[in-house]
Amino acid sequence: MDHNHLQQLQQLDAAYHLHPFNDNAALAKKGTRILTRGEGCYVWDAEGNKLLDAFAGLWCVNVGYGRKELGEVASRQMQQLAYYNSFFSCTTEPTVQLAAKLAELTPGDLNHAFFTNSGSEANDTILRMVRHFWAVQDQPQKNILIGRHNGYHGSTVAGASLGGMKGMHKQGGLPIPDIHHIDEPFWFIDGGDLSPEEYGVLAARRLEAKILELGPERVAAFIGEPIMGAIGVYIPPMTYWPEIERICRKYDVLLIADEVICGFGRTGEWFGQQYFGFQADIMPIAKGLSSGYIPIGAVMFNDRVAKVLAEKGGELAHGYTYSGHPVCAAVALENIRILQEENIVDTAKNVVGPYLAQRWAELGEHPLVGEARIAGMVGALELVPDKSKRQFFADRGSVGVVCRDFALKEGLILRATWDAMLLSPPLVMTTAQVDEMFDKVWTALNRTAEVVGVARA
Ligand code: PXG
Repeated sequence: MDHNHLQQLQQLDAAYHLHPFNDNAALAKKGTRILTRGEGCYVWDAEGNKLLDAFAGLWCVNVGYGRKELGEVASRQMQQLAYYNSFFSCTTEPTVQLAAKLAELTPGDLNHAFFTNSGSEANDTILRMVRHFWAVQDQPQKNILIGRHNGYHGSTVAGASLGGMKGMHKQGGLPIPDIHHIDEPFWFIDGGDLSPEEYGVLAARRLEAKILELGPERVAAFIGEPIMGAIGVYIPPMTYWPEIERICRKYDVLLIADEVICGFGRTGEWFGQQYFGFQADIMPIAKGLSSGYIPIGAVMFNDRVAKVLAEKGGELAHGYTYSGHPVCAAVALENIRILQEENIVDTAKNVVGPYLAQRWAELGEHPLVGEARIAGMVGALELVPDKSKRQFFADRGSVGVVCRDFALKEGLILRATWDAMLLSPPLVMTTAQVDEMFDKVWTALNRTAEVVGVARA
């Protein structure tokens, strides 16, 4: 793109566009990076830089960029029937086919889909669905949902309330009533002398303590991300989720696994529940459902919930104009076909994932890295001031951005959350691209180490 045109776009952006989760005044001074093209694991910006996108957009471009089939399917569906709703006893063929496909693909008896446009909307839907579920069974007081501090479940009112991000709660008077939070499982900082396995059970028992404190007759559901993404890829010990499941069953609390990031192959399994070995009653999905090519999300729920809603629920007073949009459904179906027919999830699990894990562990040797955590195709490097201690930098968050900017200079998009460098590449990343990523990260770590005065490797 020629320089004048780029500058003009940046000026228009500064004047007219409020970016999500951004310091917009600072951005206006710096000028927005404008992305123009994508192919496989790479994107290009308006200045012509080719960047290896180790973050798959925003945890979502699972099949990689530039898949023409997805555009073709959207175009065909738009020309045939661009829109029809699923209200008033109607629907469209791709919507039905997608619901059936998801029933087949998702774990256990999560056989029923309610469509949304995003993960946030799915969680708003869930809040109402769960409370309605108990209310129509004569338990309206069983209306409390428990989430986790630093969890992320989206940006809408219910999503941000269920999430445990303090900065989000500060804006807009959240959380809304009858939502509680327990501490998240993060062994690296919180585990003390316990083994990760011991700590996982202990962290899960915080849920039991909270249920007993509130009274099981008040607690409707527990929600958690199998792996906590936005806060910095916190991967719980393998003992955590089975214990959470046991507790939910014991007190008849619905278990909600927020699979918006983990779903559709991110961990090398189709869903995070399969990676950790547990079964949810309700599951929001989005992102990888369409590989980010078009906005679509869904709430998957099990036979028990479906039966109550069908037999006692009456009309569900809830829905979006674009619930089950035929173009989005057609694209999601095609995306799932690509994931399945090209064995993308299997390859991530059995070929690229193990290689990535090995190279990630090598990065973990760097003096700046306190922990290199990874599960399938999602991971983090926790940067620390002293490798021999499990501690954050005193000025938490100041170092991650330095490393991120050095990575960008190397042509690599890495996400920094606080001082954790996050990895969540397209699932189609090759082993050669893993090597390319490794070299760029290593260079960025060395440059960062120079700046912060930690010994260089
Ligand atoms: N649940 C989870 C687990 C998510 O990660 C949502 C719900 C909300 O989905 P939508 O489609 O409404 O955005 C998400 C989204 C970050 C970041 O900073 C993460 C997300 C979104 C934006 C930023 O890592 N995850």
